[in-house]
Amino acid sequence: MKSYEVNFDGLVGPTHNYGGLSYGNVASQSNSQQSSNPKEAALQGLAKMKALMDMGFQQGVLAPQERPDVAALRRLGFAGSDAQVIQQAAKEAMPLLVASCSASSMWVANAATVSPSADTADGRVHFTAANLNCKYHRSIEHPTTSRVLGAMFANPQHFAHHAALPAVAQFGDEGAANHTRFCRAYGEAGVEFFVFGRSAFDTRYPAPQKYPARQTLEASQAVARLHGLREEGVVYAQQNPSVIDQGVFHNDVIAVGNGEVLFYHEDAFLETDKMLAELSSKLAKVGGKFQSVCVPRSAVTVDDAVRSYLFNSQLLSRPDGSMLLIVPEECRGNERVWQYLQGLTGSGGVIREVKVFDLKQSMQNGGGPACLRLRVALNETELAAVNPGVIMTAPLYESLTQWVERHYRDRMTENDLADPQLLLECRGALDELTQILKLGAVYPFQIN
Ligand code: SUG
Repeated sequence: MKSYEVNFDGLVGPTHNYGGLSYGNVASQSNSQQSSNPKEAALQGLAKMKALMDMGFQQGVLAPQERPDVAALRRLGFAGSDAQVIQQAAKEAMPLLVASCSASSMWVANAATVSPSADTADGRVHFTAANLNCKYHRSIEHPTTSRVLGAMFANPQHFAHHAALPAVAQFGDEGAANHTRFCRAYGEAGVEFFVFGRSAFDTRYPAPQKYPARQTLEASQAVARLHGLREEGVVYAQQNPSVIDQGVFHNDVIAVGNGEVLFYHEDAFLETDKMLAELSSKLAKVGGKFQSVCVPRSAVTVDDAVRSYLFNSQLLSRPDGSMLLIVPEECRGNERVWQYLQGLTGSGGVIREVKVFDLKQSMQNGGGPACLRLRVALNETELAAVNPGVIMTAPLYESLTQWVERHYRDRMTENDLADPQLLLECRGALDELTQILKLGAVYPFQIN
């Protein structure tokens, strides 16, 4: 049976702004308080989805969330009508209003961890929504994420959904940003690679000194258990704590894998040789031949990687078996990175082509091409069971572009977030979106 990797991209929400909310994420910190352009952000994301679809890849779309999250503000003690809640928060606690307005759900690599049916005990595709509990503005995403994923992958015969892990730092889970799957073919059993930043219960593991390690070993292990993965099909590795302290807040900022290939920076992991050997032997047991492409620090420094987002790229398989790397424009702007990429594609190795995308609006908050997509490997039967409303087509691209043009502002500052009219605009837009994507009622304002 045919199988595919389907990339579901997060559609940027109408409140996209630079809130400076993510300590440890260099771009988010350094662009804090700049004015943003939500319309441009959404159109840049849609252009990437359209381009991948036009290249023949399977592409889907994941809806944004309701923001400002008035219910979250009410839980923090703000009261009255919705407009009063927003006005009171703007007056007394602007950072909380900003957090409740974040469009951070666009980075759907953090929405969930997904295990394809060929890897799981019950032969279904498993999803665990990420609790994202390291940052308040992200910790409020998972209930809606679960409803949206449930509406996209509704058939219980093929899809199993797990609620987010307990909402404490010991089970900090950032979803697919720290999870990679290696396989010979998408429909065959593979090896799932979980990368963690620290252990919550075992003091033998080192931890970063400056910035938080968002993913714990215990969270990754819990997800592997929930999904029914075999021990032989799982590898755990620890991120090098010193790269976290240099701004690598997720593993997908320093490594990316696809098929039988891992593309990574020399400094990305601890005990790299042991990890590579384990990946290689476990992949061999399911018939695959593991390959790694290491980028040496002498060619590209960790700082270059963090600034250019070289590794936050999408590594995609082409029909001839070679691979294509989708990178952000910032890679072309960094001389060492660009030179490295020229050498890589000209070397006769598996990565043959690089395509560049302008995703500046998202990049300024630390979100590159890979952050914006959730990968779901599906066989033909499973793909047919996905809600067809969320699969990208030329007409859907047209409707979504027009929807963005109709509803989005082209400038967003703190003053705009304090405007109660914004909430009404967003709800109107999202109500229409659920009809375009055929999702049914998924937002709090549609349910309560
Ligand atoms: O969680 N930025 C996101 C970026 C997530 C990137 N995802 C991956 N690497 N997979 C984060 O730090 C910034 C929001 C702000 O500052 O307004 C933010 O949430």
